Amino acid sequence: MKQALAIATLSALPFAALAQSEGEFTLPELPYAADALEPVIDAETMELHHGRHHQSYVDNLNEAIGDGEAPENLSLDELVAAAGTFTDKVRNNAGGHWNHSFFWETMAAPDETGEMSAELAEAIDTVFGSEDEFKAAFEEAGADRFGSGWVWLIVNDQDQLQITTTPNQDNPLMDVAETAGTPLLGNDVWEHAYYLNYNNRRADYLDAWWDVVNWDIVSERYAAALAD
Ligand code: MN3
Repeated sequence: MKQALAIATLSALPFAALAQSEGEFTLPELPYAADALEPVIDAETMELHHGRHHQSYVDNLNEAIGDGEAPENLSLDELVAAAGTFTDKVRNNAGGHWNHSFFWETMAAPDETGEMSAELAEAIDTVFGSEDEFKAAFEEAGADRFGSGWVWLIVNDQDQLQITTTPNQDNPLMDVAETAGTPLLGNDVWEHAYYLNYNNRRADYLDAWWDVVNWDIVSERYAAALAD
């Protein structure tokens, strides 16, 4: 039941159509030029992160499915929702493919980030006190995630906003997630996401990242999550 619910929730997301085509998952194109997020994220980091790291999740997922580690007919959403029932290779690479696809869509050039909807702004004020307090709590959670992983703003099963983190390439839609929910935004705190610009200064990266968060998309996701 929980699994079916997670699949239904995710299907509202814009890239839910990222199913296998001709039996293979493929790397989605970036929704902007590689240098569009400068100076927050430099072009070289974007090219490595998308063209090498994300590509390797796609390739390894295809390889694992080819080796019979998961059924060939499942969508990415379905693989993620049932991640705990598959091998670690499927879990990590399906998660990596889902998370990075979501991550690219979560960002926009600094002058094209739009605005938070009134509904989302009000919910953030209610839960966190203010937008600034929300951002500080999100940055703290991201800084506290030991090693590699992701920090998320989700709508939980009470329809409430909540900040959560996941290790490695897990996400809140997985059956193995400690805190389940529908992601509205997520930031990648793996060093490969920021090391060229920020070295080991993850806190500086988390602080700068707000300049490229696409609030139009995040607000659309919030409305869709509440409508489910
Ligand atoms: Mn990454």
